[in-house]
Amino acid sequence: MQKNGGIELNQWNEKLSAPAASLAERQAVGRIALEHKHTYRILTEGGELLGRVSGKFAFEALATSDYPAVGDWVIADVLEAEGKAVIQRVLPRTSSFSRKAAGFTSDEQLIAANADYVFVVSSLNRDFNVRRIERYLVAVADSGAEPVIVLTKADACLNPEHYMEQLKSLGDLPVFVVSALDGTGIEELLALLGPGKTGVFTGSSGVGKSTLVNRLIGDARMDTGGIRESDERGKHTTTHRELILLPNGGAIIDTPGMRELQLAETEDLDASFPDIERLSESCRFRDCRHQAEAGCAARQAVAEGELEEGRLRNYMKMQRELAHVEQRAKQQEKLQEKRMEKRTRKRRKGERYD
Ligand SMILES: Nc1nc2c(ncn2[C@@H]2O[C@H](COP(=O)(O)OP(=O)(O)OP(=O)(O)O)[C@@H](O)[C@H]2O)c(=O)[nH]1
Ligand SMILES: [Mg+2]
Ligand SMILES: [Zn+2]
Repeated sequence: MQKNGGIELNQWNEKLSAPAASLAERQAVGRIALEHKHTYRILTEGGELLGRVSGKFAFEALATSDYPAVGDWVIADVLEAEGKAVIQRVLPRTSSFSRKAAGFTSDEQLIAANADYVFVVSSLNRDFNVRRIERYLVAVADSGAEPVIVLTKADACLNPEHYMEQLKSLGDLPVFVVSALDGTGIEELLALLGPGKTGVFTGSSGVGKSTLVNRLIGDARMDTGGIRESDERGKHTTTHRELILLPNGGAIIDTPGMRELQLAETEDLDASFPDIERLSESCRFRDCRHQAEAGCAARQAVAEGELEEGRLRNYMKMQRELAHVEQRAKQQEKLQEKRMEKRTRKRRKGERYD
C-alpha cells in the first residue's frame, strides 16, 4: 500500500517492526528523505510529513551525528491536522557514511544513514581519477555499507577498459559500467536496489549522479547540470542530500558533488590498504614511514613493480591527514575538559556565597 508517496514499512529493515509495534498513539515510524534548515521531510506509511526534532531531543544531542540524517529511521509524534511531526528518537543505524565536517572541527558530518551500498561514482572521461576513488573507499570502509564502483557515461567513452585497468590496484570490488543516456547497466543497478535496499551515490560534481537517479526512477525529478568543457568538471547542481524511493521497492540517496572528501577521525586505513599493511610488517623499522628508510619493503615493492607508487603516496598522504585530524580532536577534547572544569569551579564558588 502506497498512499501520498507513503512508504511501505514491512519491506524495510525487519528491526523496524518492533518499534513500529510499540508506538504510542499518534506516533509514527518514518524515514528522513531530506533536511533543510533543521526541518526534515519524513516519509511515513501515511504519507509525507514535515518535522523538527523535539526540544528534549535538541537538549540531549551532543554531536551533529546525534541528529537525524538522510536515510535515518525515526519515531515522531504526528500532528495530523497540520501534516507536521515532532521527531522524538532516531532508531539505531545499520550503517553511517560520513566525512569530516568542513572547517577546524573534528566533527563528523553524516552523509547518509542506513545505506546498504555506497556507490562511488566516477565518469569515464578526463575527470576519472583512481586515487580519488581510493580515498572514497577509505570513507566507505568503516561505514558499515558495501562499496560499489559505478563508472558513468559509457555512451561517450570508446575505451572503458583503459579505466577498468586502473581499478585493479584497488582490489576486488564490484564495478558497474553504466550510461544514463542509452541505459547500459541500469537493470543491473536496479537489481541491487530491490525491496528494502538503500544505495547512496557519492562522487565529484558532474559525474552524473542525479541523471542516474532520474534514469533509475524513469522521471526527470532531480535537476541536472552541464559540465565545463575545459576539464569536464561539474557545476555543483545538486545542493541537498535526498532520499528517493524507487519503483521496485528500494531507495537511492542522491548527494551534492564534493570538492574533496575529508577523512574523519574514526577512519582507519588498514581495511582499505591490506597490501601496504602487509608489506609494512616486512619493513626493517617498525615505525617505517616508507620514505627513505633503509630496508623498506613498501618502497622495494614499488621498485619491483608490485605496488603502484601512486597508491603508496596516496596512502601516506591520508595517513598524514588522519594524524592531523586525530591531533585536532585531542586538542578539542582538552579544551572541552578545561571549559567544564572552569564551569564547575565557578559553580562551587557561587555556592560558597549562597
Ligand atoms: N553522455 C552522457 N552524459 C551524461 C550521462 N549522465 C550524465 N551526463 C551529463 O553530465 C552532466 C552532469 O550530470 P549531473 O547528473 O547533473 O551530475 P551530478 O553528478 O549530479 O553533479 P552534481 O549534482 O553537481 O554533484 C549533465 O550534462 C548530464 O547530461 C551519461 O550517461 N552520458
Ligand atoms: Mg546532482
Ligand atoms: Zn617501509
